[in-house]
Amino acid sequence: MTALAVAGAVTVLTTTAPAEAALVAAVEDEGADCPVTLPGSLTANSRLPDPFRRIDGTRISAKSDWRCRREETKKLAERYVYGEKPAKPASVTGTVSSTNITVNVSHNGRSSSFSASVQLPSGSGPFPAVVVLGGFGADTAAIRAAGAAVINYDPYAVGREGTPRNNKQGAFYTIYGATSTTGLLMAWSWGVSRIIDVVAQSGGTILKADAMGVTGCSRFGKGAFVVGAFDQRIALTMPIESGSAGVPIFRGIPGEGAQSLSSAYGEQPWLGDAFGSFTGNPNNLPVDTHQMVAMVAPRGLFIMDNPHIVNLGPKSASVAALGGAEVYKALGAGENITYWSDIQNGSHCANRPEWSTPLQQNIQKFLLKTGNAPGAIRISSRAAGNLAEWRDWQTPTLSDGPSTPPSPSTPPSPSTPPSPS
Ligand code: MCU
Repeated sequence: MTALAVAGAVTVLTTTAPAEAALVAAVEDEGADCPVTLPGSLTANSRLPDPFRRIDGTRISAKSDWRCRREETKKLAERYVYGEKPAKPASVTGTVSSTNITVNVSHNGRSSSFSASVQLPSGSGPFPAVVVLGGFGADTAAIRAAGAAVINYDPYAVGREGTPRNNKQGAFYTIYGATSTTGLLMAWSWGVSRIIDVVAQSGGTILKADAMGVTGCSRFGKGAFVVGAFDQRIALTMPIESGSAGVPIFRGIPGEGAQSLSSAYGEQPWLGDAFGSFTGNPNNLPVDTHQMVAMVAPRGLFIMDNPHIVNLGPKSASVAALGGAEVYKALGAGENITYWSDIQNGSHCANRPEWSTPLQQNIQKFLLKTGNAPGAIRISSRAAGNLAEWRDWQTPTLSDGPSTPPSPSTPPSPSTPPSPS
C-alpha cells in the first residue's frame, strides 16, 4: 500500500506493506554462480535502462529472477563504471577487539593489511556495527546512542587518493597491482568486505556480522553507496551527500549542472578506468545508478541528500532513488528504502537534526531488528527529479513462483554498435 501526500515543500511517500523477513545475505554475492554474458555492443539510450530487462532482451517475471538479474547488473557496473571487485582473497585473517579490528589479506603470493578502530555503544554485546568511512559527516554519536558500534574505517589505507590511474596505491592495489583498472570506490568497498569477513570469522562475541551497516559523506558517501551495493552482507546502506560518482544518475548530471562526469573521473581515480569512455556520453552506459540502488534491494537503504548544492546533483540523486525504488517495490520491499533531502542547513556534510529520527529508525529496524518503521521518500521541492521523464519502462508485477530463466531461443533486442570515444 502506498500513500502519497504533498506536504509543503516536500513530497512525502510512505509505504506501509509489512516487512519481508531475512533481508541480509550470508554471503557477499548471492548470484555469484549466475551465468552472465556481457553485451557485445552497446546501444545509446537517453532514458534510464530498464532494470528488469536482461542482457538477452527478455524481462524478468518472478521475484526469484532478480538474483541473477542483479548479478548481470553487478557485472555491467563493474565492467563499465567501477572496475572489478575481486572475490574474497585466498586468505583473510584478523582480530576483533572492543577497540580495534585488524585485517590481513594474502592472495597469489602478495600480502597487505590494514586496521580500523572500534567504538562500542553502552550496554552488553554482541553489537551491530556501522562502518563509517572517512570520519566526517556521519552522526557517530547518534549511531552509538541508537545501540550500534562504530567502526572507523580509513578508506585511504586501502585505496589512496592523489595517485595517477597507472600507479594506484593502498592495501587493495598491493594485492591486485598498481595498474589495476579498478577504481578507489570499489577498492574501498573490497576493504569493507574484508572487515566483514574478519568479523564473521571472529565468533561474534563483540560484533555481529549479520547486522552491519555502512555510511560516509561526500566522497565517502560515494564509497558507502558502492560498499552497500556490492556486498549483500551489509544490512543497512546510508550514503550522505554523495554527489557525482555517487547516487545521482549519470544521465542527469550534465543537465542538472552537477560536478561533471569528466571532473569527477579526473579529480581522483574514484571510478574505474573504463568509465573514461563515457564521461562525455553517459547515454551509452548500459547501467545507471538507479540500478546500483536496486542492487541494495531488498536490504535497508537510507539515502541522505542536500538539495541546496547543485554541484551535488540532488535532483539526479532523487531520480536514482525513485528508479531504484521501483525494484524495491517489485520485490515487495518498498518500505525498506528511504530518501531524504528535506533539510534546512545547506552546509555540506553538516550534522542535521532532520536525519536523526530516520537514522535511529533505520538502525533499529535493520541492525537491531527491534523496529519496523516504514521507509519514506522526502524529496525537497528545491531539487525534485521526475522519474517519468527518465524512463520508458513500467514496473512489472513479479510473481512469487519459481524463476523463469530466459528462453535460449529468444533473440536479443536489436542493438547498434557503441560509440564510446
Ligand atoms: C561530493 O564529493 C566530493 C566532490 O565530488 C569533489 O569534487 C570535492 O572535491 O570533494 C567532495 C568531498 O568529498 O567533500 C568532502
